[in-house]
Amino acid sequence: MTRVGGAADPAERATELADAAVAGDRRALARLLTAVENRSAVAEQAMRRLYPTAGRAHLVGITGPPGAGKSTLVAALIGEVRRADRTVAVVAVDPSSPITGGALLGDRVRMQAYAQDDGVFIRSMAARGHAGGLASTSAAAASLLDAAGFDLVLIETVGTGQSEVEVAAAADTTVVLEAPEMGDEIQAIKAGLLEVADLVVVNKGDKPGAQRTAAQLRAMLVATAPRDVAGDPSRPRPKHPDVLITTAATGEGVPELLAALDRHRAAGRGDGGGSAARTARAETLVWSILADRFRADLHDPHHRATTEAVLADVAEHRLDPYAAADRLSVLLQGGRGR
Ligand SMILES: Nc1nc2c(ncn2[C@@H]2O[C@H](COP(=O)(O)OP(=O)(O)OP(=O)(O)O)[C@@H](O)[C@H]2O)c(=O)[nH]1
Ligand SMILES: [Mg+2]
Repeated sequence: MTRVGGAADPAERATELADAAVAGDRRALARLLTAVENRSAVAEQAMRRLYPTAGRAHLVGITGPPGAGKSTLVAALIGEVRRADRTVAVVAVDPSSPITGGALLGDRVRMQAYAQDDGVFIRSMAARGHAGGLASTSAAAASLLDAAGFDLVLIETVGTGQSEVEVAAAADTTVVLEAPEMGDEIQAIKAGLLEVADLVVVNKGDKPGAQRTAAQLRAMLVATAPRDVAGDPSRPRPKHPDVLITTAATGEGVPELLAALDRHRAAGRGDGGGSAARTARAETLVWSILADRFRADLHDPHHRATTEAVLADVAEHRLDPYAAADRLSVLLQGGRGR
Protein backbone atom coordinates (compact mmCIF):
# COMPACT_ATOMS: atom_id res chain seq x y z
CA MET A 1 0.00 0.00 0.00
CA THR A 2 1.39 3.41 -0.88
CA ARG A 3 1.14 6.04 1.78
CA VAL A 4 -0.89 9.04 0.65
CA GLY A 5 1.46 11.96 0.18
CA GLY A 6 4.45 9.69 0.02
CA ALA A 7 5.72 10.99 -3.33
CA ALA A 8 8.92 13.01 -3.23
CA ASP A 9 8.19 15.36 -6.12
CA PRO A 10 6.12 18.32 -4.87
CA ALA A 11 3.79 18.23 -7.88
CA GLU A 12 3.12 14.51 -7.50
CA ARG A 13 2.77 14.80 -3.77
CA ALA A 14 0.37 17.72 -4.18
CA THR A 15 -1.70 15.76 -6.69
CA GLU A 16 -1.95 12.80 -4.34
CA LEU A 17 -2.84 14.94 -1.34
CA ALA A 18 -5.29 17.12 -3.28
CA ASP A 19 -7.14 14.17 -4.76
CA ALA A 20 -7.26 12.41 -1.41
CA ALA A 21 -8.48 15.58 0.34
CA VAL A 22 -11.27 16.03 -2.19
CA ALA A 23 -12.22 12.39 -1.72
CA GLY A 24 -12.72 13.07 1.99
CA ASP A 25 -9.34 12.12 3.47
CA ARG A 26 -9.04 14.53 6.40
CA ARG A 27 -5.39 13.73 7.10
CA ALA A 28 -4.51 14.64 3.52
CA LEU A 29 -6.44 17.89 3.92
CA ALA A 30 -4.59 18.64 7.16
CA ARG A 31 -1.29 18.07 5.39
CA LEU A 32 -2.25 20.47 2.62
CA LEU A 33 -3.00 23.12 5.22
CA THR A 34 0.38 22.52 6.82
CA ALA A 35 1.89 23.06 3.37
CA VAL A 36 -0.02 26.35 3.10
CA GLU A 37 1.27 27.37 6.50
CA ASN A 38 4.83 26.61 5.40
CA ARG A 39 4.28 28.21 1.99
CA SER A 40 5.79 25.13 0.44
CA ALA A 41 5.88 24.05 -3.19
CA VAL A 42 3.25 21.42 -2.36
CA ALA A 43 0.84 24.20 -1.38
CA GLU A 44 1.43 25.96 -4.68
CA GLN A 45 0.83 22.80 -6.69
CA ALA A 46 -2.27 21.91 -4.68
CA MET A 47 -3.71 25.38 -5.30
CA ARG A 48 -2.98 25.04 -9.01
CA ARG A 49 -4.91 21.82 -9.02
CA LEU A 50 -7.80 22.63 -6.70
CA TYR A 51 -8.51 26.32 -7.14
CA PRO A 52 -10.51 25.83 -10.35
CA THR A 53 -12.89 23.50 -8.51
CA ALA A 54 -13.40 25.87 -5.55
CA GLY A 55 -15.94 28.69 -5.39
CA ARG A 56 -18.97 26.94 -3.95
CA ALA A 57 -18.45 27.44 -0.23
CA HIS A 58 -19.60 30.42 1.78
CA LEU A 59 -16.43 31.93 3.27
CA VAL A 60 -17.11 33.72 6.53
CA GLY A 61 -14.51 35.73 8.43
CA ILE A 62 -15.00 36.13 12.16
CA THR A 63 -12.83 38.75 13.80
CA GLY A 64 -12.82 40.89 16.91
CA PRO A 65 -10.79 41.70 20.00
CA PRO A 66 -9.20 38.98 22.14
CA GLY A 67 -11.67 37.32 24.47
CA ALA A 68 -14.80 38.63 22.74
CA GLY A 69 -15.95 35.04 22.37
CA LYS A 70 -15.04 34.26 18.76
CA SER A 71 -14.12 30.63 19.38
CA THR A 72 -17.13 30.06 21.61
CA LEU A 73 -19.35 31.54 18.93
CA VAL A 74 -17.69 29.42 16.26
CA ALA A 75 -18.38 26.30 18.33
CA ALA A 76 -22.02 27.33 18.69
CA LEU A 77 -22.25 28.05 14.97
CA ILE A 78 -20.86 24.62 14.16
CA GLY A 79 -23.68 23.07 16.16
CA GLU A 80 -26.25 25.17 14.33
CA VAL A 81 -24.80 24.38 10.91
CA ARG A 82 -24.74 20.66 11.66
CA ARG A 83 -28.36 20.70 12.83
CA ALA A 84 -29.17 22.05 9.36
CA ASP A 85 -27.22 19.10 7.94
CA ARG A 86 -24.62 21.33 6.30
CA THR A 87 -20.88 20.83 6.57
CA VAL A 88 -18.41 23.29 8.02
CA ALA A 89 -14.68 23.84 8.18
CA VAL A 90 -13.06 26.21 10.65
CA VAL A 91 -9.64 27.69 10.32
CA ALA A 92 -8.37 29.82 13.18
CA VAL A 93 -5.55 31.92 11.80
CA ASP A 94 -3.17 33.35 14.35
CA PRO A 95 -1.56 36.48 12.96
CA SER A 96 1.17 36.73 15.56
CA SER A 97 2.34 33.45 16.91
CA PRO A 98 4.64 31.44 14.67
CA ILE A 99 4.48 28.38 16.90
CA THR A 100 1.36 28.01 18.98
CA GLY A 101 -1.12 28.58 16.16
CA GLY A 102 -3.36 28.43 19.14
CA ALA A 103 -6.30 30.73 18.56
CA LEU A 104 -8.62 27.80 19.12
CA LEU A 105 -6.71 26.11 21.89
CA GLY A 106 -8.90 27.63 24.58
CA ASP A 107 -11.79 25.76 23.07
CA ARG A 108 -10.21 22.38 22.67
CA VAL A 109 -12.81 20.78 24.88
CA ARG A 110 -15.79 22.23 23.07
CA MET A 111 -14.31 21.41 19.67
CA GLN A 112 -13.48 17.89 20.76
CA ALA A 113 -17.17 17.10 20.49
CA TYR A 114 -16.74 17.17 16.71
CA ALA A 115 -13.63 15.02 16.49
CA GLN A 116 -15.62 12.09 15.12
CA ASP A 117 -17.87 14.15 12.84
CA ASP A 118 -16.86 14.03 9.16
CA GLY A 119 -18.99 17.08 8.47
CA VAL A 120 -16.71 19.24 10.63
CA PHE A 121 -13.06 20.10 10.12
CA ILE A 122 -11.19 22.34 12.54
CA ARG A 123 -7.70 23.62 12.18
CA SER A 124 -5.47 26.30 13.71
CA MET A 125 -2.85 27.92 11.52
CA ALA A 126 -0.08 30.43 11.93
CA ALA A 127 0.30 33.18 9.36
CA ARG A 128 4.02 33.50 8.86
CA GLY A 129 6.15 36.06 7.19
CA HIS A 130 5.51 39.45 5.75
CA ALA A 131 2.55 41.80 5.81
CA GLY A 132 -0.22 40.26 3.79
CA GLY A 133 0.68 36.81 5.14
CA LEU A 134 -2.56 36.59 7.06
CA ALA A 135 -4.66 37.40 4.02
CA SER A 136 -2.87 35.02 1.69
CA THR A 137 -2.72 32.19 4.24
CA SER A 138 -6.42 32.63 5.02
CA ALA A 139 -7.40 32.87 1.38
CA ALA A 140 -5.37 29.83 0.34
CA ALA A 141 -6.63 27.73 3.26
CA ALA A 142 -10.21 28.81 2.54
CA SER A 143 -9.87 27.87 -1.14
CA LEU A 144 -8.59 24.39 -0.30
CA LEU A 145 -11.39 23.81 2.24
CA ASP A 146 -13.85 25.10 -0.31
CA ALA A 147 -12.52 22.66 -2.92
CA ALA A 148 -12.71 19.88 -0.32
CA GLY A 149 -16.48 20.41 -0.41
CA PHE A 150 -17.41 22.17 2.84
CA ASP A 151 -20.57 24.26 2.63
CA LEU A 152 -19.32 26.84 5.07
CA VAL A 153 -15.75 27.87 5.83
CA LEU A 154 -15.30 29.95 8.98
CA ILE A 155 -12.08 31.89 9.33
CA GLU A 156 -11.44 33.07 12.90
CA THR A 157 -8.77 35.63 13.58
CA VAL A 158 -8.10 37.90 16.49
CA GLY A 159 -8.64 41.56 15.68
CA THR A 160 -5.41 43.53 15.81
CA GLY A 161 -6.17 46.40 13.46
CA GLN A 162 -4.67 45.34 10.18
CA SER A 163 -5.80 41.76 10.59
CA GLU A 164 -9.51 42.61 10.23
CA VAL A 165 -8.83 44.08 6.86
CA GLU A 166 -6.81 41.06 5.88
CA VAL A 167 -9.38 38.52 6.98
CA ALA A 168 -12.05 40.54 5.21
CA ALA A 169 -10.02 40.15 2.04
CA ALA A 170 -10.36 36.38 2.34
CA ALA A 171 -14.08 36.20 3.10
CA ASP A 172 -17.43 36.62 1.39
CA THR A 173 -18.97 37.79 4.64
CA THR A 174 -17.07 39.42 7.51
CA VAL A 175 -18.48 39.25 11.03
CA VAL A 176 -17.03 41.65 13.56
CA LEU A 177 -17.52 40.47 17.11
CA GLU A 178 -17.68 42.75 20.11
CA ALA A 179 -18.40 42.17 23.77
CA PRO A 180 -20.10 44.58 26.16
CA GLU A 181 -18.03 47.05 28.15
CA MET A 182 -14.79 46.67 26.29
CA GLY A 183 -14.24 50.39 26.81
CA ASP A 184 -11.44 51.64 24.63
CA GLU A 185 -11.96 48.81 22.22
CA ILE A 186 -14.95 50.73 20.93
CA GLN A 187 -12.56 53.40 19.69
CA ALA A 188 -10.42 50.81 17.98
CA ILE A 189 -13.31 49.23 16.15
CA LYS A 190 -14.52 52.66 15.16
CA ALA A 191 -11.36 53.09 13.17
CA GLY A 192 -10.88 49.85 11.36
CA LEU A 193 -13.29 47.11 12.31
CA LEU A 194 -16.61 48.60 11.37
CA GLU A 195 -15.36 49.46 7.93
CA VAL A 196 -14.91 45.83 7.01
CA ALA A 197 -17.96 44.47 8.84
CA ASP A 198 -20.84 42.95 6.92
CA LEU A 199 -22.39 41.97 10.23
CA VAL A 200 -21.63 43.26 13.70
CA VAL A 201 -22.28 40.91 16.60
CA VAL A 202 -22.31 41.91 20.24
CA ASN A 203 -21.57 38.68 22.08
CA LYS A 204 -21.98 37.95 25.81
CA GLY A 205 -25.58 39.07 25.58
CA ASP A 206 -26.02 37.72 29.10
CA LYS A 207 -23.79 40.48 30.48
CA PRO A 208 -25.07 43.86 31.56
CA GLY A 209 -24.48 46.50 28.93
CA ALA A 210 -24.96 44.28 25.89
CA GLN A 211 -28.02 46.21 24.73
CA ARG A 212 -26.28 49.51 25.37
CA THR A 213 -23.19 48.43 23.43
CA ALA A 214 -25.37 47.32 20.53
CA ALA A 215 -27.21 50.66 20.56
CA GLN A 216 -23.89 52.55 20.59
CA LEU A 217 -22.64 50.52 17.68
CA ARG A 218 -25.82 51.07 15.71
CA ALA A 219 -25.55 54.82 16.29
CA MET A 220 -21.92 54.75 15.24
CA LEU A 221 -22.75 52.85 12.08
CA VAL A 222 -25.45 55.33 11.13
CA ALA A 223 -23.08 58.24 11.76
CA THR A 224 -20.32 56.71 9.66
CA ALA A 225 -22.51 55.07 7.00
CA PRO A 226 -20.72 55.33 3.69
CA ARG A 227 -22.57 57.18 0.97
CA ASP A 228 -23.54 55.05 -1.97
CA VAL A 229 -20.89 55.15 -4.62
CA ALA A 230 -22.78 54.69 -7.83
CA GLY A 231 -21.28 53.52 -11.06
CA ASP A 232 -17.72 53.07 -9.86
CA PRO A 233 -16.93 49.36 -9.90
CA SER A 234 -13.46 49.94 -8.43
CA ARG A 235 -15.00 51.15 -5.17
CA PRO A 236 -16.17 48.54 -2.70
CA ARG A 237 -19.89 48.40 -2.19
CA PRO A 238 -20.96 50.49 0.80
CA LYS A 239 -21.81 48.32 3.76
CA HIS A 240 -24.77 48.76 6.06
CA PRO A 241 -24.14 46.07 8.62
CA ASP A 242 -26.84 44.84 10.98
CA VAL A 243 -25.98 44.62 14.67
CA LEU A 244 -27.00 41.35 16.33
CA ILE A 245 -26.69 40.19 19.93
CA THR A 246 -25.61 36.64 20.78
CA THR A 247 -24.81 34.67 23.89
CA ALA A 248 -22.38 32.18 22.44
CA ALA A 249 -22.09 30.43 25.79
CA THR A 250 -25.74 29.33 25.66
CA GLY A 251 -26.39 29.47 21.92
CA GLU A 252 -28.87 32.29 22.19
CA GLY A 253 -29.01 34.38 19.01
CA VAL A 254 -26.93 31.87 17.07
CA PRO A 255 -29.76 30.64 14.80
CA GLU A 256 -30.45 34.29 13.95
CA LEU A 257 -26.75 34.80 13.19
CA LEU A 258 -26.71 31.85 10.79
CA ALA A 259 -29.85 33.19 9.12
CA ALA A 260 -28.19 36.61 8.75
CA LEU A 261 -25.10 34.99 7.24
CA ASP A 262 -27.27 33.14 4.73
CA ARG A 263 -29.10 36.36 3.85
CA HIS A 264 -25.85 38.22 3.28
CA ARG A 265 -24.63 35.44 1.07
CA ALA A 266 -27.88 35.35 -0.91
CA ALA A 267 -27.88 39.15 -1.33
CA GLY A 268 -24.31 39.18 -2.61
CA ARG A 269 -25.16 36.46 -5.07
CA GLY A 270 -28.42 38.01 -6.14
CA ASP A 271 -27.37 41.52 -7.07
CA GLY A 272 -23.82 40.82 -8.13
CA GLY A 273 -22.42 42.68 -5.11
CA GLY A 274 -20.51 39.59 -4.10
CA SER A 275 -18.42 39.77 -7.20
CA ALA A 276 -16.64 42.93 -6.01
CA ALA A 277 -15.55 41.05 -2.90
CA ARG A 278 -14.46 38.12 -5.02
CA THR A 279 -12.47 40.33 -7.35
CA ALA A 280 -10.81 41.98 -4.35
CA ARG A 281 -9.95 38.53 -3.01
CA ALA A 282 -8.54 37.51 -6.36
CA GLU A 283 -6.33 40.59 -6.32
CA THR A 284 -5.12 39.78 -2.81
CA LEU A 285 -4.25 36.24 -3.83
CA VAL A 286 -2.46 37.14 -7.05
CA TRP A 287 -0.73 40.16 -5.57
CA SER A 288 0.70 38.17 -2.66
CA ILE A 289 2.11 35.64 -5.12
CA LEU A 290 3.68 38.38 -7.23
CA ALA A 291 5.13 40.04 -4.13
CA ASP A 292 6.58 36.73 -2.94
CA ARG A 293 8.15 36.14 -6.34
CA PHE A 294 9.70 39.60 -6.52
CA ARG A 295 11.04 39.29 -3.01
CA ALA A 296 12.48 35.87 -3.70
CA ASP A 297 14.12 37.16 -6.89
CA LEU A 298 15.67 40.11 -5.09
CA HIS A 299 17.31 37.79 -2.59
CA ASP A 300 18.25 35.21 -5.17
CA PRO A 301 22.05 34.63 -5.23
CA HIS A 302 22.24 36.25 -8.68
CA HIS A 303 20.84 39.52 -7.43
CA ARG A 304 21.52 39.62 -3.74
CA ALA A 305 24.70 41.69 -3.92
CA THR A 306 23.07 44.32 -6.15
CA THR A 307 19.94 44.38 -4.00
CA GLU A 308 21.96 44.89 -0.84
CA ALA A 309 24.03 47.65 -2.42
CA VAL A 310 20.93 49.48 -3.67
CA LEU A 311 19.20 49.16 -0.27
CA ALA A 312 22.34 50.44 1.46
CA ASP A 313 22.31 53.46 -0.86
CA VAL A 314 18.70 54.15 0.09
CA ALA A 315 19.45 53.71 3.78
CA GLU A 316 22.29 56.24 3.49
CA HIS A 317 20.17 58.64 1.42
CA ARG A 318 22.51 58.37 -1.53
CA LEU A 319 19.60 57.12 -3.60
CA ASP A 320 15.92 57.90 -3.36
CA PRO A 321 13.55 54.91 -2.96
CA TYR A 322 11.86 55.49 -6.34
CA ALA A 323 15.18 55.44 -8.17
CA ALA A 324 16.01 52.28 -6.22
CA ALA A 325 12.73 50.67 -7.28
CA ASP A 326 13.44 51.65 -10.91
CA ARG A 327 16.87 50.08 -10.74
CA LEU A 328 15.67 46.87 -9.09
CA SER A 329 12.75 46.39 -11.46
CA VAL A 330 15.10 46.67 -14.43
CA LEU A 331 17.34 44.11 -12.75
CA LEU A 332 14.44 41.72 -12.15
CA GLN A 333 13.07 42.04 -15.64
CA GLY A 334 16.51 41.11 -16.94
CA GLY A 335 16.55 38.12 -14.63
CA ARG A 336 13.00 36.90 -15.28
CA GLY A 337 12.22 33.84 -17.28
CA ARG A 338 14.98 31.84 -15.66
N1 LIG B 1 -20.73 35.39 29.85
C1 LIG B 1 -20.34 34.95 28.65
N2 LIG B 1 -19.07 34.56 28.45
C2 LIG B 1 -18.73 34.14 27.21
C3 LIG B 1 -19.64 34.11 26.14
N3 LIG B 1 -18.99 33.67 25.04
C4 LIG B 1 -17.72 33.44 25.41
N4 LIG B 1 -17.55 33.70 26.73
C5 LIG B 1 -16.32 33.55 27.52
O1 LIG B 1 -15.36 34.51 27.12
C6 LIG B 1 -14.05 33.97 27.20
C7 LIG B 1 -13.33 34.12 25.87
O2 LIG B 1 -14.00 33.31 24.91
P1 LIG B 1 -13.30 32.82 23.58
O3 LIG B 1 -14.36 32.17 22.76
O4 LIG B 1 -12.08 32.05 23.87
O5 LIG B 1 -12.90 34.23 22.95
P2 LIG B 1 -12.05 34.51 21.64
O6 LIG B 1 -12.59 35.77 21.06
O7 LIG B 1 -12.01 33.33 20.75
O8 LIG B 1 -10.62 34.78 22.25
P3 LIG B 1 -9.19 34.75 21.50
O9 LIG B 1 -9.19 33.62 20.53
O10 LIG B 1 -8.23 34.58 22.61
O11 LIG B 1 -9.07 36.10 20.83
C8 LIG B 1 -14.20 32.53 27.65
O12 LIG B 1 -14.02 32.47 29.01
C9 LIG B 1 -15.64 32.22 27.28
O13 LIG B 1 -16.19 31.22 28.09
C10 LIG B 1 -20.98 34.53 26.39
O14 LIG B 1 -21.85 34.54 25.52
N5 LIG B 1 -21.27 34.95 27.66
MG1 LIG C 1 -10.40 32.20 19.92
